[in-house]
Amino acid sequence: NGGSGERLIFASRMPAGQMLRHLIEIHKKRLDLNDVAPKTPLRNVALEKPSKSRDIMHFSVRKAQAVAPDHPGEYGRPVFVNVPKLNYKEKDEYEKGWKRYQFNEFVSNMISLRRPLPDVRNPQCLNVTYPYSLPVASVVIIFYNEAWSVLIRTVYSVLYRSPDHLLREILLVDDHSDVHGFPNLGRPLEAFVQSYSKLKLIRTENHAGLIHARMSGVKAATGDVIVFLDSHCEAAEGWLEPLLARIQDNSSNVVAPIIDKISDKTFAYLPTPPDFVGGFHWDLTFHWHALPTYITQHRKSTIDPQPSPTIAGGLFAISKDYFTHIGMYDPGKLYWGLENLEISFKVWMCGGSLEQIPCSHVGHVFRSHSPYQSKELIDAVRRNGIRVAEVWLDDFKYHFYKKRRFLLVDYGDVTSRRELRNQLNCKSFQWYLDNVYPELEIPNDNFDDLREVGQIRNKAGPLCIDGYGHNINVSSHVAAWPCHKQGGNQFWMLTDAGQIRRNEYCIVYTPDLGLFIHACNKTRYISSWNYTRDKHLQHKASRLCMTLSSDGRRLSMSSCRENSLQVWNASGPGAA
Ligand code: UD2
Ligand code: MN
Repeated sequence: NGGSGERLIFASRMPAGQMLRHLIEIHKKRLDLNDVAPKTPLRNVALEKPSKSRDIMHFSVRKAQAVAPDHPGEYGRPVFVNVPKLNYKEKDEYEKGWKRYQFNEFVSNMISLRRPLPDVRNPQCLNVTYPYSLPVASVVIIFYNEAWSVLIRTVYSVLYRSPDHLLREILLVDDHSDVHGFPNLGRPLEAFVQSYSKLKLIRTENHAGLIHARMSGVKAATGDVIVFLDSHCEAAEGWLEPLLARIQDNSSNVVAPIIDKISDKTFAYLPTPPDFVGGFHWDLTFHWHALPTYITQHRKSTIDPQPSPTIAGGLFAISKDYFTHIGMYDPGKLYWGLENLEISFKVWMCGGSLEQIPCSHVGHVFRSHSPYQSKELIDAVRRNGIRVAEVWLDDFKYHFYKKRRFLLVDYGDVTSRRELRNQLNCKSFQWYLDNVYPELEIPNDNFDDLREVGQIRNKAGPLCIDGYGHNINVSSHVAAWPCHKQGGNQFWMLTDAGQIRRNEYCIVYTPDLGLFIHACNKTRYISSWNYTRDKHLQHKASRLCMTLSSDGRRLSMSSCRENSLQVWNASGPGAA
């Protein structure tokens, strides 16, 4: 077995007694392993030959010997299924797999749960030696309705590719999976976990999302370092030591492996091109970007840690004490998303550093669609984004609001997170941009005079000012519609200069043409409004007030008076 061969090489650096225990452990594991067959036994599935040679990855197979080199997916080779040749039952399984998980579960079930992987590391990594004694890791793997073979392969990859003495435990955190729909995740998983002393299963009481699931894992962890992984990963040879060594150097180093791609279609293990690190766009989405030349030119070696402005979020290692010190994740976040940027900004701004470690590789199944899409999830991502913006972005938050053009008034209370930022004495977002991410382009917008951002809602009922279409000067293009909290046509910025604008367009009024939307720069005179203390929107030139018709949807202008039809609440994230 290739895996144990590798382990023996590592073991030769151990003291003798430990070596013996280590060997016994390996032997035990091998026996255990043979007992656990893939969920779907290998079938006589017609395997299609890959059509293009570039589909087959190049890899350097060095020491390991395959148990069954022709077995599907060995060494990270792609597995192709000839779907038309499947029988009815197989086809059904094939389609169900895709539908449930948004990856090819059928293919995963054909691949060994402990397949050998290609060694994609930079060859220089093989000359690096790490101290025997390093901080000990607790690996936290969170999951929700995950495919059995994919989950177990993740677990095995960690179990068999981590030096025994550096792995305290693997904490599997079940974010309240639906065990009726996914029965394997019930009893069978419990039995599986019981057969390995290093595995622990934690089940959350309700489905609160990945952010909370990770924190439950952290609370139960007893190691020095927490290593987070998604539940569809494969840790590659030598993945753990470089991460731990970097944290031993400095406990405020937060480190991520190079994340290789496991194809969602063929489960091929595909190395990522070197020298990409994490960035973000102003809509607060993550993206990869090439290491800037000021870093590549000045580094001593291509295998040096790479400072990274952000991390993808799912796969990283952090000292448990340091994670606790910086207040973990914002507990006001829901379900999924943006915790990666929170950690990224926080670590850099509060004195730590974020790095990618070129000699550590872990594969992750990237999929094109999320298997769990719902209205709650969309709302949660928005809410989480606003919370990050309100706590970390200072005035740069307006770039985010402008980009996203959405509004979700209820983003909860962020006071305690702002207090945390003060307590930790964190630097400004300007500092982060100047020092950590100078290559990020900052939109050429001036928000100095911004007063309110968001929806403008009438006091008399849940109707909001809604402007549809730009630059079309007919009054019907500004109306009142039920507030939908989605931003879009109901997203406005109210400036100190008195404009009600979205991008370059303003709400204007003339007695002849009524209310309409026009380019702001040509209409200063007719686009200036007073947002009065009693929340009237009074047009400066005509002295009239924006009024909702008593029958609903229409907007008109009439003389200002005390009437709830003229009272507008301009509020949302960004409001002081
Ligand atoms: C990326 C990250 C992921 C997370 C996410 C943003 C990588 C490679 N992946 O998206 O870790 O940071 O961005 O939040 O960096 N899960 C739950 N409960 C849920 C939903 C998901 O436990 O309600 C689990 C899921 O089983 C998986 C992990 O959380 O193990 C991440 O979810 P994902 O794989 O759908 O996210 P991904 O990789 O698209
Ligand atoms: Mn993932």
